[in-house]
Amino acid sequence: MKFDVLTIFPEMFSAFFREGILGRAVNSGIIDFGITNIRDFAMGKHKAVDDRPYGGGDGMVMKPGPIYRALKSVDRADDRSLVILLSPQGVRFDQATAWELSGWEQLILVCGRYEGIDERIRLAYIDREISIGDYILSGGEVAAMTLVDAVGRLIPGVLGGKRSNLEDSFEEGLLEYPQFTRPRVFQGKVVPSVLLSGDHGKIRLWRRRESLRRTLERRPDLLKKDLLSNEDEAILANLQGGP
Ligand code: 4GX
Repeated sequence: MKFDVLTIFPEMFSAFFREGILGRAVNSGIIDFGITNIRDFAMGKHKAVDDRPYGGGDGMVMKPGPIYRALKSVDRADDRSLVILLSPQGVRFDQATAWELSGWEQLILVCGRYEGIDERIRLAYIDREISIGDYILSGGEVAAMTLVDAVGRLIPGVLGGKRSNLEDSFEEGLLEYPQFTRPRVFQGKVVPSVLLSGDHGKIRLWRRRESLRRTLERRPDLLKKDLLSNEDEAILANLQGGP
């Protein structure tokens, strides 16, 4: 999988692609990336990438020319590559979208700044417009990083067998259970004794119950009945009946 990022702030991505599990995947060759500075494709003495909006109004709009030339400069894996614009007007990004995007050979991510990009670029060259959530960022860079992070960890080999992504209870539409590590007593608070019992059947059941409890309390919208086993239904009935 290759991620190509088009941005006027290329340095925001150097540490991002170097560190953590993504950095390891890049070093081992599972993931490749390219960073293209849109400003390198700007013209004139001032290398302007933005201009005033036709029709007036506040703010600036990214000029079409530099983005067009930056896109053209990217080496395309033709029919296996997708050009994505990050914007609040896009389709909301979620785990299902992350899985779908992980099947492409190359994702080309266009990071807008200011009030956005010229509509003619969006119409002619953008395959998908994606939003990471209902809030306003100051640019598409952090949104692109979020997408790369979520998609990158789904590429086979990136998690390095440490733990399969399918083990995440989020993949089943549930929130994760609480985690504890040493010491057993911290500021007078003890680790739930079941986790020290060595009884793996009881531990699995306790964790499942805590996942269901959290999901019910915090994200009842995630509780899609069809993904719940008979055991889950029983635990949920019990949770709703008592404490
Ligand atoms: N999820 N922003 C992009 C500028 C912009 C506007 C329109 C292209 C078209 C955001 C989000 C987000 C703020 C990034 C506006 N670029 N991106 N930027 N939420 O808020 O993705």
